[in-house]
Amino acid sequence: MAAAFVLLSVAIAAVCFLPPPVAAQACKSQNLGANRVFADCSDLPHLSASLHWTYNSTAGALSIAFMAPPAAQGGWVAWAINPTGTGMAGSQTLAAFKGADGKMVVKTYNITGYEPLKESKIAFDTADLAAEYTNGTIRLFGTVKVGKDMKAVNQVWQVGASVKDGVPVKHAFDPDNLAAKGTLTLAQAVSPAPQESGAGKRNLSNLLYFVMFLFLLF
Ligand SMILES: *[C@@H]1O[C@H](CO)[C@@H](O)[C@H](O)[C@H]1NC(C)=O
Ligand SMILES: *[C@@H]1O[C@H](CO)[C@@H](O)[C@H](O)[C@H]1NC(C)=O
Ligand SMILES: *[C@@H]1O[C@H](CO)[C@@H](O)[C@H](O)[C@H]1NC(C)=O
Ligand SMILES: CC(=O)N[C@H]1CO[C@H](CO)[C@@H](O)[C@@H]1O
Repeated sequence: MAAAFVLLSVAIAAVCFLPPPVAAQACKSQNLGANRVFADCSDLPHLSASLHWTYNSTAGALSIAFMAPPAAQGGWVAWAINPTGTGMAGSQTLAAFKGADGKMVVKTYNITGYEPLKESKIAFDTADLAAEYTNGTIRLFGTVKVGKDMKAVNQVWQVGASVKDGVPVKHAFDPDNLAAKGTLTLAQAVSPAPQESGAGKRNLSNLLYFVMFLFLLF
């Protein structure tokens, strides 16, 4: 009888101590249209940006949709891979903004420092570059040939308030702007969050304490 009760208690405790669900990513509800479906997405931690992506490791091609509101209407957004460092210097950049004719354009920049931007080739082949302006947000699409069997890339993103003579004008230097960089993990395209195992272990020890407590009780 007592054993049955203990078993029942353990079962209830096991349910109670299950790790909490990982917070839902807002990007999951961003619908980019039937032709724009990506394997994964992530809410980037700065500048209200998000990234949707599919990495084909055999082809070495990373297809992305980068979304962010520009710092002001008529501004720009940019997403980059930095193959040589973690910051802005060296970033192989895709930038999207409204061109002189009012249509959205995507331009590429090999950024070496803070000198005025000059459109240039970048270290990666690109394809299908396109951009849209919807509801205060710029969506930048493209495929970047990052190389086969990559595990991760350094990404950098940015937004600015204006474009002058077809060139994005320097962005603000607020903490949010300066922190807009990180690692994009490509290897684990399907998403169980790795930090869950730590939380799971802690919950397991909670569970063990609970079972010990029950044994003391009976
Ligand atoms: C990845 O790219 C290869 C080579 O281009 C292609 O044959 C394959 O179908 C692609 N895989 C997916 C899942 O699209
Ligand atoms: C980007 O600029 C750096 C520094 O000037 C140069 O070494 C590199 O070759 C450039 N990359 C491309 C793809 O042009
Ligand atoms: C437009 O933006 C607003 C505010 O961010 C949001 O609540 C709304 O869902 C968006 N509409 C569409 C069609 O994306
Ligand atoms: C029920 C319970 O104790 N859940 C905990 C599991 O572990 C995570 C991470 O330590 C806690 O946030 C939960 O409260």
